[in-house]
Amino acid sequence: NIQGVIFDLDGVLTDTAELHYLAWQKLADEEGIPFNRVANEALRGVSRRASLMLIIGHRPYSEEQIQEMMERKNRYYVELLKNMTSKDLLPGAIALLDELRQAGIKIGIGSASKNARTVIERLGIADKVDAIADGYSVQQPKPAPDLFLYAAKQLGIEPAQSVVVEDAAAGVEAALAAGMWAVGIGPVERVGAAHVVLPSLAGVKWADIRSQLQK
Ligand code: G16
Ligand code: MG
Repeated sequence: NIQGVIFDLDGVLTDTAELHYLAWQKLADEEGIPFNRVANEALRGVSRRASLMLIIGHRPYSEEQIQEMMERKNRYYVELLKNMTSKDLLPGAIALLDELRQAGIKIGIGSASKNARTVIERLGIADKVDAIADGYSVQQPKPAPDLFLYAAKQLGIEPAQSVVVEDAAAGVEAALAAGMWAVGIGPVERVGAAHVVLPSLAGVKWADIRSQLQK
């Protein structure tokens, strides 16, 4: 029986993917590295370091330069977060969070981002979540199950009682590796490995998800 739902943040509750993209694009432009929106798709749900590695490819940067570029990108991103408000919640997100709360289902956030707490504050949903696992919580990034296992532990529930809602292939993989139920948000080509696939959270009712998972 399902006791809790763990939401990915970027791409599920809000579209920070666009802000991450703008910050990476600025950095890539400054470095003279070719980058665009299409290339950015591969960075969805991917950690900051792994994202930078995908952008720089085989270019010979030192560890010091890599650190500096990660910090620079983060400064651009944090600057963009200052304009974020509850208007940036994706359609259906608040309704589902409120419905889960009413139903007595625990709510967690499982985000790879070190800025997750800032984003949660800016979105105004801090009082709606029971636990946050973020980029500081565990060592191994998604697709390792660690982040979601950490979130479930914080919620005091077992993996088999947990549902993960994810927009990234690596996130769905992490949920399955954790032994949790997975709901994929987005195209089947990306999140088709999940138990249930939905185009977005718009109009989504908890009862629908639950019945689809139990069939
Ligand atoms: C998010 C984003 C990724 C980002 C990562 C790390 O993951 O989807 O694009 O690179 O967090 O973020 P930061 O640089 O802020 O630490 P998630 O798991 O919330 O989708
Ligand atoms: Mg995501």
